[in-house]
Formats: sequence, C-alpha cells, structure tokens
Amino acid sequence: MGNPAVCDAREPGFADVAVYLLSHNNQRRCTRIWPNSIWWEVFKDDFDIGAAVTSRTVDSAADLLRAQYNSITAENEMNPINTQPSEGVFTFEQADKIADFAAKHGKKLRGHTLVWHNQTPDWFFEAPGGGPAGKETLLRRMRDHIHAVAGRYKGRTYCWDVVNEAVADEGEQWLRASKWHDMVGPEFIVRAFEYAHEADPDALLFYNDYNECNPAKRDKIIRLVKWLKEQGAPIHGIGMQGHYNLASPSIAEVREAIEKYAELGLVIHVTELDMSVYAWDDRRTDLLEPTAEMVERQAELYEQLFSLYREYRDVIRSVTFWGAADDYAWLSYFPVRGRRNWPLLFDAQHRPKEAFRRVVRTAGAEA
Ligand code: HAH
Repeated sequence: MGNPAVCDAREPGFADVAVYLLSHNNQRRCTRIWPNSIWWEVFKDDFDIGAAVTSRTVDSAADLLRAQYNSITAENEMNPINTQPSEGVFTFEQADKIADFAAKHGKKLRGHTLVWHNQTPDWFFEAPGGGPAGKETLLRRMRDHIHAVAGRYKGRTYCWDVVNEAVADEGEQWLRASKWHDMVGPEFIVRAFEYAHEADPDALLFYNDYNECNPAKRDKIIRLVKWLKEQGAPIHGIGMQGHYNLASPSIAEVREAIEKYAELGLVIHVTELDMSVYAWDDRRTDLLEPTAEMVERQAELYEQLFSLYREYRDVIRSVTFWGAADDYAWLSYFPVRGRRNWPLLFDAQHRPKEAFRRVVRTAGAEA
C-alpha cells in the first residue's frame, strides 16, 4: 500500500486526520493504518462519498467514517419496522443516534426509506378487527408515517429514498406485487412522493431500486419515473442501488443504465454500492478469505466503475457504499447467512484495500 500513513486510535475528526497525518506520520504508538488520501476529499468536486451505517457501526467504525466519508445512510434504522413498530408508537432512538452522529461530525444524511414492501410491520395493512385495511386507511397511515419520520428529520436528511423497490424483477409485470400495490394500486407511489414533499419541502426525493442495470428492469424503472412525472409527483432523483458482483453487471450495462437514467433529467445517486465476490447463484461457503483473483478483479471493476462515475459527475451527485468496511457488511448475512463476503473498499481492520488504491487513482490521487 505504498507508504501508508499511520495514526493512533484517538478518534480524530477529518480535519484532524489531515493535520495528524502530516505531523505524526509513522509514529510508534500506532494501531491504525490510514491511506494518504482522504477519500471524500479526493472526490469532492465529483460527488459525495457515503456509507450505510447501523447504530453499532457509528461506534465501531467511527474513526473511519469521520475520516473517509462525507455522507451516511441508516441501513435499517429509519425503516418503518424500526420507526413505527405499532400504530402511533414511534421509536426513534437508533435513528436519532445516526442522525446525531451525522450532525456532530458534519456528514450529510440520506434518508432511507419511507415506503417499502419489506421491513414494514403488518399492522399497516390490517384493519383493526382483522382483514385488509383498505385503500383509504392505508393511505392515511402512509401519510401519518411519512409526516412523522420525514418531519422529525427535516433539515437533517437532505434527501429521502421515498419509495424502495416497487418495480417487478421478472417477466412482463411492471410493478411488484405487494400489499401496497394490491390495496392502493400504482397510485401509492405518487402519494408517497406527495406526502414526503409536504413533510419536508426542501428534501430531494428519490425512487430507489436494485438490479437497476438489468435492461428489462431498467426500462420498467424508466417507465415508472416517466409516469410519476406525468402524474405531477415531486420526484427529483433516481437511486441506483448498485449491489453488484464480480460477474455482473458488465461495465457496459452500468454505462447504458446511467446514460438512460440521465436522459430523464433527474439527479442520480448511487445509493447502496457493494461488490460481492460471489456471483448471485454461487452458494459456496468454503472461503475464509477472498482469493487473490477475487481481490484483483474487484479492484479492476471498482476502478472502471469510478472512472465511469466521474464521466457522469454532472448527474451522479453521490456514491454511497452499503457499509463502511468489510468487518460488517449485509452481504455477510445475505443471500447466505453467516457466509463472509468482502464487498467494500476497506478491509476488516479498516485498512484500505487494493480496490481503494485504484479508485482514488481515477481522480489522480495516490492511496
Ligand atoms: C437493499 N435491497 C435495500 O434497499 C436495503 O435497505 C437493505 O439494507 C439491503 C439491500 C436489495 C435487495 C437485493 O439486492 C436483492 C433482493 C432483495 C433486495
């Protein structure tokens, strides 16, 4: 890793890190290795560099987050199951911890997510006496929820993933079959954007989805965004989740998707970037560390991806990774529970990986 700068674990802020690196380079009482480059600063004229965090990793990865990222997203803590587990009972402790971390350390905060078929408690969809809630009740609950959550973080979350994953993955079907869709129809998506805009008129509002580079799904997402605009929904951006792996998608597919989304005239955020070392249907569980080929291929692909993102920096305004470092990544729990994965740019000891070196190189910096 060249001439890595080394520092102690006294939790410096990012300005401190820069000063500290210059003055304390290679000191002895050191436990952490930092790269020479501060990641978000290298890309500050291009886009924000973000990480998904949990109420735990804001502690366990505090130094890394403070030094290397300028934006954070709550991985699960702002989702309906965690913010309103039963009707009218709001639990904001964990989400607040994340919002407080962002405020304290001057990080931008992306809101994730208000309306989703997942991580949404059943009570939303049920009538008090049993049976389905019905359209009117469900929309009222949606509005109340959005007003409570987006209202609470107003002025702190500068943007929201308003609706997550409403498009169908397979076949001819346009929108995903979900309780939202079953009870309200496609209109639920329009309403969600309207309510979010009422609750926080200054927030940038995003539609967020995965498999977004798959040509068939991509075109359904584009159809949805066009339709939302026709309906007058206040939508400002598209979230490309970016859950990729070493086999797919190809860089050409990512380019084509960016190109087509950019034509819609909205901002693009890469919202949940990671690169699994396993192809989607590869369920092997024998590896204790990634192979040398995996490390190299991952570095190559990340480098190509960031070169591409820089080409489109006028429209891509934020790139968020779905985790801060390889010691905690959702991909170590999904799709194979407990199988380690190494999808990010910092290793389990929070040291920069080869992929980090290549990525900062795309902006002319040295790791
Ligand atoms: C995302 N789904 C969600 O937006 C995020 O909130 C969650 O923490 C993790 C991933 C992605 C996803 C997928 O890649 C494959 C199948 C279902 C969902």
